[in-house]
Amino acid sequence: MKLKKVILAGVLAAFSLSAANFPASAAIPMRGIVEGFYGTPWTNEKRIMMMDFCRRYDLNAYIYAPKDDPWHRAKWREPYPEDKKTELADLIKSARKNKVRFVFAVSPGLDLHYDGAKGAADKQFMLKKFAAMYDLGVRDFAVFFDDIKDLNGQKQAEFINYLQKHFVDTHEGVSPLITVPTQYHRLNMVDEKGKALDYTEKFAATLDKSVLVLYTGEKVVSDGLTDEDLKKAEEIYGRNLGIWWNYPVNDYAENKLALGAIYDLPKKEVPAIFFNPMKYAQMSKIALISGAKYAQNPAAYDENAALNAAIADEYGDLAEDMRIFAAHAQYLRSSWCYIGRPDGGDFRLLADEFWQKTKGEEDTAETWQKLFDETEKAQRATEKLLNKLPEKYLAECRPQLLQFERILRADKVALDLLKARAENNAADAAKLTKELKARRAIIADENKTASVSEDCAQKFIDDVLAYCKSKH
Ligand code: LOG
Repeated sequence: MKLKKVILAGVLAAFSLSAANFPASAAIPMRGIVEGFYGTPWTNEKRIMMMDFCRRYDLNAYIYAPKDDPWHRAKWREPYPEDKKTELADLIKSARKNKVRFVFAVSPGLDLHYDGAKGAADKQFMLKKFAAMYDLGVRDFAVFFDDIKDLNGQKQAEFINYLQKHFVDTHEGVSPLITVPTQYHRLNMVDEKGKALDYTEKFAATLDKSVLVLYTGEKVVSDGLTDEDLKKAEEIYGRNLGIWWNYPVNDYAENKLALGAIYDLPKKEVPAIFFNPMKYAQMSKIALISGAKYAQNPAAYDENAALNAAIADEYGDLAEDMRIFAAHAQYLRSSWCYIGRPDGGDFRLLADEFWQKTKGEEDTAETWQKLFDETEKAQRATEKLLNKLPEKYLAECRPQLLQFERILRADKVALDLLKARAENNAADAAKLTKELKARRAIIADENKTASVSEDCAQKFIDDVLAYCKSKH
């Protein structure tokens, strides 16, 4: 045994010497989940399940920051009631058992006072809040200032410095604080010339250098983050920044699931990364597994391999079916943001090919058949998922699967319509047009609850109707 160890150590030493010239493949030191979304927080049962998940995927930290937990934000001064405290105690124990750092966060910015008697009282409220969690075993703490009106960067930073000095430094084993500023994405930290705005300048200059600052990239929901852009933000802050990544969170578009992999994240060294999930814990796992793989070795991250591995791990025998469905449920959009790869997978490629050929007046029969087959394949996959997925998954994606089923059925009608027209069968074409329009209306209505593949499988319906109209 001993000899083996010596040999192994020798091999490792030789390897690390010879590997010295290769790019670093170190894992991001702090990597995990920030439960930081709006809307129904995870239940404690889900959180405990996610602690086990973190251990299995080598995610080593979890930030407790549910926006709609009143004691985290709106009523932050109030201590947790006994039942909630018991829940938190269970969760903290579970985190420790799974070797996950439990970071307790408070968001006091809605009504925090800095000065006078009220300011002094608020500092005491915060110290008490932290102390109660310290007693439950918490050793990592955070103060978040996102999504508030207050823009007093200096006072916010002084408040954090106070806690650093009067709590972190006075309590055994507590790590430096973590924070999120009010200007938490780079494009709103600077003016048009790239100069830091007053809030950011003062917050960054005042904040104790040991505090870890998280930010969300160029935007609130950023469609990727380059090393260069990260460096620009770090220059503003004069320190390395951690990342709060807003995917797969869907609190601004809860009717859509985010079942894609994360992509285009920095390759350079980052002190920390936290992924903000959906309120749907099970459905968040695909993106979170990909995030874990990224955090394990950013330079070597392979998005497609991560996506396939995540789906294979989570869905076993149903992986192929899930892969098809997930390909149509990755892209999130709202009036103010978008993120995720385009929906559609193979269907998208075939639909593009079909319209290309149509435009070029080429023969489309073969592509039509492929598209038909792909649609049927997706229908079979959807049916199988609806029948075979365990309820804990279906509880989070049934409406989307049912909507996908409706869309695919409509796509088949659309394909039949194209065929009837190609065969100059006016009577069938008229009947199918009517049917397709009726199906489209139902789908549009259902989108409010559950939306899938808006720009692909759904758009195909619109495209076919528009094409038929134009050729009338
Ligand atoms: C919130 C976050 C929310 C996310 C997506 C941060 C730092 N804060 O606009 O709680 O889940 O965006 O809607 C945010 O991202 N604010």
